[in-house]
Amino acid sequence: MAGRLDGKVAVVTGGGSGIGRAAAALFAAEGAAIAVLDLVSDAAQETVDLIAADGGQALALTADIADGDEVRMAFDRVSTELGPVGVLYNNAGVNSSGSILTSTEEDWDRCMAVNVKGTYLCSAAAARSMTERGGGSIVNQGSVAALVGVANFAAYCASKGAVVALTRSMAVDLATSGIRVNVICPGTVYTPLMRPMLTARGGGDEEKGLAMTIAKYPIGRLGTPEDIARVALFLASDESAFMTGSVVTPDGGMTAQ
Ligand code: 1HS
Repeated sequence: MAGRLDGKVAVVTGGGSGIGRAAAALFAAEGAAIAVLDLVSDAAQETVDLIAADGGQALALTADIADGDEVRMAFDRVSTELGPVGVLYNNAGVNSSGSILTSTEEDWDRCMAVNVKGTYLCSAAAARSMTERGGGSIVNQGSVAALVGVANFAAYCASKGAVVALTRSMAVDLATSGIRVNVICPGTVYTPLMRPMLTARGGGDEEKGLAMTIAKYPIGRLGTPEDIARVALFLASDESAFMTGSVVTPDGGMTAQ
């Protein structure tokens, strides 16, 4: 059976865990060759091993997406070893903690560096590669935190708002190059990234923080990595051919209230 990403090269940042790992595995099952890019080399390699065990093709890459030289080197390797990029899922991101009154400058800088500059750097590298093959699809990771205020998440909210704005800017600039750019704004997904926030919300009790968070979701549960990976697959594939600059919200109804 034909896969929805047959013959395409897909880069998944933050592909070593959580949503990124689920997306890398799903994209590979749909026929793409995957570059799994992660800050943690062992995590990237584990995802590659999972894909290979299922008969897929994947390459592990280690890079800090906030570093322009590391990003350019990583994308050069993708082009050399797999071919021009057809899909980029800008999934990698970091959380922040604290309100405008309690957060730190360091927290702000790291959040902006990874979530905003990292998306910018990877998109620039991918867009150059995509023009070699006549187009592609960039899928950005926003958040419900770009759309509503989330308590004690100031830097993160600001960074994801910037990702939504950058998505629209890129969609306009790259449309005539055949490159579509969309952004997913997920509700909370239970991944390692989220556990410190849940623990803080519960006053040191992760279970309590989890229950408080689930109560914000009309559907009555948090998301799973697969919930978001399936949306990313749709946006990565030609099934969404008329969509660019769209903000897609798999959030269990959280922002519908
Ligand atoms: C981290 C992820 O992008 C979601 S932001 C937190 C939203 S909520 O679940 O606390 O309402």
